[in-house]
Amino acid sequence: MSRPSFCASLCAALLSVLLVGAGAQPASPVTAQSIGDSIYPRLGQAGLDVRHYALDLNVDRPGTSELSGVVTLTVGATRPLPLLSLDFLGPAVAAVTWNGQPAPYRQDRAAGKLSIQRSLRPGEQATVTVRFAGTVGRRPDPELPLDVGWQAVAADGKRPGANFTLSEPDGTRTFLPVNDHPSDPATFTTRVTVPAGYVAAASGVQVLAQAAPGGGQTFTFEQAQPIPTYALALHVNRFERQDSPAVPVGVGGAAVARRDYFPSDLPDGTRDAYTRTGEVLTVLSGWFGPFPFGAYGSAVVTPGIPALETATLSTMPVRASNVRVLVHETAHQWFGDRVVLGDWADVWLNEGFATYAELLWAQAQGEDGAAIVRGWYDRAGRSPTRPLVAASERQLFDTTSYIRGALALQAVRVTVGDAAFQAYLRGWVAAFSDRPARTADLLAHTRRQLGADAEAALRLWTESPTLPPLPE
Ligand code: LEU
Repeated sequence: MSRPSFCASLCAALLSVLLVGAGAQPASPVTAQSIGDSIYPRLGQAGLDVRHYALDLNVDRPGTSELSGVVTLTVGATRPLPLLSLDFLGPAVAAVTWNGQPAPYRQDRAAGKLSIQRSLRPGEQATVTVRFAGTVGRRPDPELPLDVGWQAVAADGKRPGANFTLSEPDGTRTFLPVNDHPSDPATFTTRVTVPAGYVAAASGVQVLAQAAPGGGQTFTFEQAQPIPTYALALHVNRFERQDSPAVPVGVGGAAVARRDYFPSDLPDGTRDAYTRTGEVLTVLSGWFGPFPFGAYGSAVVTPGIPALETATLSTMPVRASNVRVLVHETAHQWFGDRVVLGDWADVWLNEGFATYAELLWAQAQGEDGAAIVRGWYDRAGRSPTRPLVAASERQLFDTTSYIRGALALQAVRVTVGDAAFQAYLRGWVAAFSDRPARTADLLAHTRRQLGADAEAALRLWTESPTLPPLPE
């Protein structure tokens, strides 16, 4: 072999490794169709049904962006899939298997896709493993003061390094290969190995904590009910875990286990709100029906970021550690985590319901509900308004989604009265726990359960370009 041709083939080989990953093959001309979300048209694969994610992750250096592990996906299809296309901005992929055999793949970090050249037909199920290691990806959010996804909080003089997820709307793909759209919720088994002295916490019930080689520990969690990918909680910190008595508000009166995780050195009073979690669960389940998961609590984080309703374990910043925010995130366990969105444009179905829960809680504490509703109405009147279905990324978490969304529910309540309204909320959760919900579904549910007047009252709030009259 002459030098130039050796170099040429070596360079070509190196280039292909760089572009498509070791052991991978060049891109096939076959392409996947995305889910077609109206706000995020590139996310997800249409027809892909991920049923379960089994994660086996190593966080060797907490507080950094390094992550390695293996993700095992159990996948099905609702239409013939010519290849598997996962959302992934994360660390470099080292190997992929399909039903136990090495499979060709292509990792395109710029496009945020990991495609696996294997086909799947409706009725078939496959097990796919993805092994990866390196630095997590970045997903800057133009609307939030952070990059969504895997968070790294560097050690400082006072606190050790920590990591956690804050992934709404599409940050989970920064560290896991996922079908990153709420319309494809899945169950999770999460195993995380951390260094000595650290604690891992994740969505679901902790089933195991074992010593790991090298002095660390491996924690395992089972999330037995499907949740959207963005709602997966995962924390690594020098936490103190605080257990509290279980609350009998689960399905069929089942006990909901209670645990909260607190970093050391929190400002005085930070933990106070969390002593109310059992009461919050009791009041909200009175309106919404059984709590949908086997455990609930909060993990407190120190950066000044928004709170997030991560399933079974809300992610609560120190500065948002108050009962109002706790109520809001707890309500999302029903609305967002159990009743999932069919499209990001309908995010008011999450935020409007969770904001409404703040009123239900305040009234249960004897506060003046009418004054709260008037306060909302004044606030909505001072902000730009719009129909409830969002038309852009900028609108997702605006005053309309939260406040106008809550006022829309108040309009239904004043039309039908408290007893019918409670049955309606419970009926919505029961009917949409296993299929993604859209605004049109809520309008249809309203007509079915409460009649044409209630539907018309809601429709005015969902559709009018201006602010409808105060619902009293
Ligand atoms: N869903 C979050 C909330 O509870 C907001 C998100 C932007 C982090 O309001």
